[in-house]
Amino acid sequence: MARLELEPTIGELLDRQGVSRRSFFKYCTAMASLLALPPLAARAMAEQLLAARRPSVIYLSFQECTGCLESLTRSFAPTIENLIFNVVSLDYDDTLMAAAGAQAEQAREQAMRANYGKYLLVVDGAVPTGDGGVYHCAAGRTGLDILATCAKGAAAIVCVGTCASFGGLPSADPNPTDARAISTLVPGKPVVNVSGCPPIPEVIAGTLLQYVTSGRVPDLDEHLRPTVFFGNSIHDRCYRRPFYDQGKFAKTFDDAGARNGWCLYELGCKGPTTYNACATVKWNNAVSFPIQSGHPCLGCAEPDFWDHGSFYSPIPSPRWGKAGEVSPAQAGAIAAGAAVAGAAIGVGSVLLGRRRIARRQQEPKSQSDKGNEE
Ligand code: FSX
Repeated sequence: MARLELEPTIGELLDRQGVSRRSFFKYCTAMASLLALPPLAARAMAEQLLAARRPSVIYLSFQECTGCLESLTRSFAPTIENLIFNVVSLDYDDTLMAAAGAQAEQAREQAMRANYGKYLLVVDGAVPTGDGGVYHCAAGRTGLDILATCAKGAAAIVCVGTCASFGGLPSADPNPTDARAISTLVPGKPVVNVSGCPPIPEVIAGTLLQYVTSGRVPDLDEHLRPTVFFGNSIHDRCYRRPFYDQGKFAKTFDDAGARNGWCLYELGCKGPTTYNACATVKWNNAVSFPIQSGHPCLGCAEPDFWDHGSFYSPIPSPRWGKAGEVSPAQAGAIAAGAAVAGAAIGVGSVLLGRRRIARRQQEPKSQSDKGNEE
């Protein structure tokens, strides 16, 4: 009999552990909020989770720095313990599991056999394909071979980190090992990319939770990332955005602009072209994120971010046209024009990106928008 039929439901597991329904509903409310679901969805999520059985998870690591797993183990909601013991059955992870060597490999093979076609494959790191894949070997096999074997029976693959999602650091120019993204090596398999170097722990955990709750791959963007977490740019949600709109920029890390908390665009911030939840979910239990700490966004959730020139050079102007946004120079001119003439400059007509429109429906108006109405 397959393991899934023997596995208790998540509700039964919680009962055995003495977890009260009340605290579980509280937990689901926090999760629904993280996933941007309406308040009533929390109860539906709780009921779905209680009736669900934990999916078997096989977690593989290839070329990476282990920052992604370090990140996941710092998830506050759900905590890693909650995720592993209550929501998924982590049957193989050579970094976290107690077993090692042949015993660990046997555990993986057994879990894959018992859950063939149903298990979730989670991967961090890029896979080197140069010279037959010899640059990553474990248990006498190449990473290429291990990935192919494990992907075959997986229901879906979740790539954790920019290395697994897009190649990341291992594939940075000149890419000596010919490292590749997982999605390019597993044709026909549903892939979800949770990018970031490392990804936000709550985003990793939230993506896994969403899969367990719904039993399907979530809505994805053009880079196969869950839109619930990657639907807005850092720039869209940045608390320094009003300074950008007014053309107020820090020019160095210790000038008056930096001290006043002005926009970091001219110090190389990649927020306008980076899609992730750093500005809303933040890090370390929502304490802060890089821009809040005074450092420009490096764009680590985007493909090829290592190869886009200096982290401290402003984004070249052509990108702004593509994003449907105004350049800082345009924003400055607009703000100056509004101040001098007090005229109804059509800032709104310039800022015509669809993301901007969505943001306007949700947020208080910026100062330049107010000026536009005067
Ligand atoms: Fe890459 Fe992750 Fe950056 Fe490191 O597993 S996304 S180098 S944080 O560890 O893969």
